[in-house]
Amino acid sequence: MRGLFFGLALALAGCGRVGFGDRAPGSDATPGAEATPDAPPCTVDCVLGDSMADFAAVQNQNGWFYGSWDASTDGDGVYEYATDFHDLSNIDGLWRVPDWVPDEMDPRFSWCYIAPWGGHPDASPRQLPIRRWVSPVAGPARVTASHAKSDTSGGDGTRALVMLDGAVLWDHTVAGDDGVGATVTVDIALGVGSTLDYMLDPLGDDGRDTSNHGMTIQRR
Ligand SMILES: [Ca+2]
Ligand SMILES: [Ca+2]
Repeated sequence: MRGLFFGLALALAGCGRVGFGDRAPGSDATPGAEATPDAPPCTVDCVLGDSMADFAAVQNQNGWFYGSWDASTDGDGVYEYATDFHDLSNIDGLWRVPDWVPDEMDPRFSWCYIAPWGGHPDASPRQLPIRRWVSPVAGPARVTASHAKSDTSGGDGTRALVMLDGAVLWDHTVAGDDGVGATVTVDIALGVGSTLDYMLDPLGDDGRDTSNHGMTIQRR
């Protein structure tokens, strides 16, 4: 994992897609803090991650991971990003629970999945899909996250939670018929290994919960 991670960082730096090496001398943004005043605004190669454009059938491509929080079996009922993220498996282009079978009557079936444009949570058992992006670089950045219903035919809505190293940046709920939803932009400071999680919660019921959700991460 660690070797793959640094391999990824080197590969990305090599293609010019990421890297803070062109920041002004003396800028020293600290992970978790805002940008220092002398950090120049980003003008080229600003996109670090894009959940839709980067969507892949393998884990850890461009820093993205696909997993879930199995809340029903979490002993303390609290999501801890370091230990409660469980990998999903890519099955026919969608990320699903590893033992998934396409039979709603089979106990291995789950509504939890991640697609390029969004996904769906499961309420019973509670399996909440998580898009994860792990930063290969340090510096000031900006995360833009969006959330809306794809299926606007009803239901009790869904909740989006965007977290940086477990700290909530955005907590947003949409109604079952809200196909517009919302987009938020939050300035952050990244360290190498900073972890952004975008989790989709079904609320009380998962009926008609298909939801658009995604995020981009840019240098600033
Ligand atoms: Ca826990
Ligand atoms: Ca729901």
